[in-house]
Amino acid sequence: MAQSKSPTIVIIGSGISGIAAAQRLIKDGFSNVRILEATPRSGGRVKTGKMGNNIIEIGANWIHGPSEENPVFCLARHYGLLDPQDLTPENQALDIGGHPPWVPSWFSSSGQKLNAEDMYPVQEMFVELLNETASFCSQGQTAWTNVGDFIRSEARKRAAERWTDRDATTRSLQLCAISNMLKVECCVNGSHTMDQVGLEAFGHYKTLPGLDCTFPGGYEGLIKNVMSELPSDVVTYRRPVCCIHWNDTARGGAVTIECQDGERIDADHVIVTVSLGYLKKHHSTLFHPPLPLHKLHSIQRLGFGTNNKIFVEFDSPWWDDDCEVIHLVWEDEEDMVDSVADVQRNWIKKLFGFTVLKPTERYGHVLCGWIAGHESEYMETLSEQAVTHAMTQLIRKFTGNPTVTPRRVLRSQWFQDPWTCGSYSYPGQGCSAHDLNNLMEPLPLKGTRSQPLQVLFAGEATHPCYYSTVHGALLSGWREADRLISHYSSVRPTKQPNSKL
Ligand code: 6YU
Repeated sequence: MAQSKSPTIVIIGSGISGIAAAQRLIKDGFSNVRILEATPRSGGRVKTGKMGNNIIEIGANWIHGPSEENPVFCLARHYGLLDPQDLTPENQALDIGGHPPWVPSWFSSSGQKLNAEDMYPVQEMFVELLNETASFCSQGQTAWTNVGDFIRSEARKRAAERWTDRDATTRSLQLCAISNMLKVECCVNGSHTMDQVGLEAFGHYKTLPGLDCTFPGGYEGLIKNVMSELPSDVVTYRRPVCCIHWNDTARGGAVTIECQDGERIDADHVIVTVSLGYLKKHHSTLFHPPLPLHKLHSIQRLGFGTNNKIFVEFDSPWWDDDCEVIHLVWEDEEDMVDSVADVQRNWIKKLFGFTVLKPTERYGHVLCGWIAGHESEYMETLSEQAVTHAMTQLIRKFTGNPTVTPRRVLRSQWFQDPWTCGSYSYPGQGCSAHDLNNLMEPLPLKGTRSQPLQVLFAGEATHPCYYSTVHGALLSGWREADRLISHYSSVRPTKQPNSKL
């Protein structure tokens, strides 16, 4: 079998999952590996930009759970990309359960700074409810159909039982603060509302120990370092793939990759790493023959939404020195809402608040606003001036300071990005572990007589418990590389000699 010695493997997408797959395969001696990338850069949703002289992360921000089990942490440590305090055993041992213990400040829509002691019970109850969702993982039937439904009904009940010693105004503000926390959760999950997030599958997501940390020189440093270990010509940039012809009978049942510029590339295997958003939008033209129905249904059931950042820079800070996150509480949101009526007029109400970029010496006085859902998608269509104006008015309203003025505003636009079509995946309502298995299942399906492993699927959305993260994406790339490595291990006696790694 000539092909068993050096099969042609094409990877679609040069995000972290595609690069990770290539790295693993090349390291194992596969010499015919090639990445086709639609854009002029590697990294995909890992994207570091500049605001003035300071770096900002347009895409992924943190290493979630930086500890030994997290391959992104291990690689970043290996390449010397992290601050010393993020490497300490104490930092790695901290088990925050996905909820970083940031110092919050709360402001209300009437321009008041709220008492943190009144808000603490809200946060505590919210985390308690999120933690309880894990118990629905294995239950077939629940009284609630989605996470939003569960949180709202339980929060209403528990608030009535617990917050009896507070005056009516404080109780009302506490319920409004639950709306704020739901909006935070929409950003975490990249969902439009928490009503779209399935309760049963929500608990499949796993957190790792370690206090989330950032890359002082930018997340893209990780991409650059991994790329430096690969042959310099491994990626062909500006080469969008428009169709994967699999089970190509004209070629004895292999794969032909058709690029937008007309080039056709024959391969033994293709690893598809495009986002779930891209798959949802383009599956019907991207695959010929079409995907099997059960895979398609899973693609439809799994969720993929938008979370954007709006960076706002100031000449001087208006927040406290120790503040790490600013929550904005609308006083008319007692109903625990996480989406707005009339998006065009009210989109800004969906922005939950800001994280503070620290340390100041590195980033300047910069806040990062977070906004998810259709409101976020609408925000992307507005001019920079309109977004700047809305942010200025919002901050003036909540601080009660009519003169506070941003120096500069910069936002991400992930929904409009034609090669991503949104931000990241979440378990949609009605979704189960089967859907994730269906999504990552290679084609053709087992049991058919065609050549095996023609099309493999990697990318963040295909990881069963670390979906939506960089480490999930990286592990999925390694997983599909390993699938091919073990497939060939029985017929490939020795390592290919040309490997540099
Ligand atoms: C993380 C974080 N983070 C914020 C924001 C975003 C994301 N993530 P890629 O898309 O990278 O690569 C595919 C490539 O394919 C790409 O280059 C395309 O151009 C190319 N392509 C597409 N079509 C093509 C075609 N036809 N032909 C050729 N090429 C084509 N993750 O760990 N920490 O802080 C954040 C964040 C604004 C947008 C994030 C974060 C997600 C990661 O960025 C993302 O998963 C990976 O980069 C994806 O890599 P990839 O290779 O799969 O695809 C309980 C519960 C809760 C569950 N969630 C909790 C976790 C919270 C996640 N939080 C994220 C938060 C932020 C802030």
